[in-house]
Amino acid sequence: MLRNIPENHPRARSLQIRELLVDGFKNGIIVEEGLIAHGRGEAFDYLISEKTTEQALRAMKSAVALMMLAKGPVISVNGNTACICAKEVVKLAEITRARIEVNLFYRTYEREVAIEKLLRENGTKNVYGVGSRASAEIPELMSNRRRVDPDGIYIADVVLVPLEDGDRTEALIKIGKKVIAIDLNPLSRTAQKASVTIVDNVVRAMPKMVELAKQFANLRKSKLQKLAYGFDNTKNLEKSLQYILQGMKSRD
Ligand code: PTJ
Repeated sequence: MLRNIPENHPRARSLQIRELLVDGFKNGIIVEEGLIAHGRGEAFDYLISEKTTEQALRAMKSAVALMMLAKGPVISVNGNTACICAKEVVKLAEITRARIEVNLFYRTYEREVAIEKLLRENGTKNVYGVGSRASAEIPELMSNRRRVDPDGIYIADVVLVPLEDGDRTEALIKIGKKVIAIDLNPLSRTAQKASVTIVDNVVRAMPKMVELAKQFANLRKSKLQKLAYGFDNTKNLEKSLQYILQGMKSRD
C-alpha cells in the first residue's frame, strides 16, 4: 500500500494517513472536500504536536462513560472517518453497544453503499442510515445530513460525531441529544456546540476510546456517572485553546 514512504521518515504516520485518504477517494469512499477537510485538521494537529493532550484524554473519558451509560448510543460515520478508522468504529460500537449509522454531507447512494461495505468488512453486521433506511429528518437542518435512520440517530440519546462540518451538532443538541465531537479545531462550530469535544485526531482518539471502553466495562454506574457528567466542555475548550497558544508562545 505504501508508495515510497520510508519507515523512518519523520512524518511517516502522517503521510500514511494521507495515502489512506487518497485511496479512499479513488475507491469512492471520500469526496474531494474530504481531502481538503483533512488538510485543515492536519494544520491544527501540528499545533498540538500531533499528540493526544491530557485535556483530550479527559474528554475521551467523559465521552466513553456517556456512551456506556446511554440507552441508545449511535456512532455517526462519514467518508473520512470510514476511511481512516473503520476498524475502531466497529470495535467501539461493539463494546459500548452503539449502532453505526452512515450520515453524509455529500450524500450519494454509491458512497453510502461503499462505506457500508467497508464497515461490514471490518466486522459489523448492521449498518444504519443507508438508502431508504434514512427516512426520518432532523428538524431545522437544511443539508443532506438531516436525513437519518428512524432506528438510529433519530432515536439516539448520545451521538458520537467524529469529524464533520458544523451544521448538524447544533440541530441534534436542540432536539435533546448529547453530542460527542472529535475535532482537531477547538474553534469550529461543531467543537463549540457539542456536549463533549475531543480535540484530537480521530486516528489517535478512536483507538484510545476503544481501550478506555474496555477498561470501563467493569466500572460501577456511579463511577461512570462521575466521569460522564463531571466534565465542563466550556473549560475543556478554553484549556485546549490555551494549550495551542502556550505551545506557540514557547517557540518565540
Ligand atoms: O463524507 P461527507 O460527505 O460527510 O463529508 C465530510 C467532510 C469532512 C467533507 C465535511 O464534513 C466537511 O466539509 O467538513 P469540514 O467543514 O471541513 O470540517 C471538518 C472538521 O474536521 C474541521 O474542523 C477539521 O479541523 C476537522 N478534522 C479534519 N481531519 C480531522 C479532523 N478532526 C479530527 N481528526 C482528523 N483526522
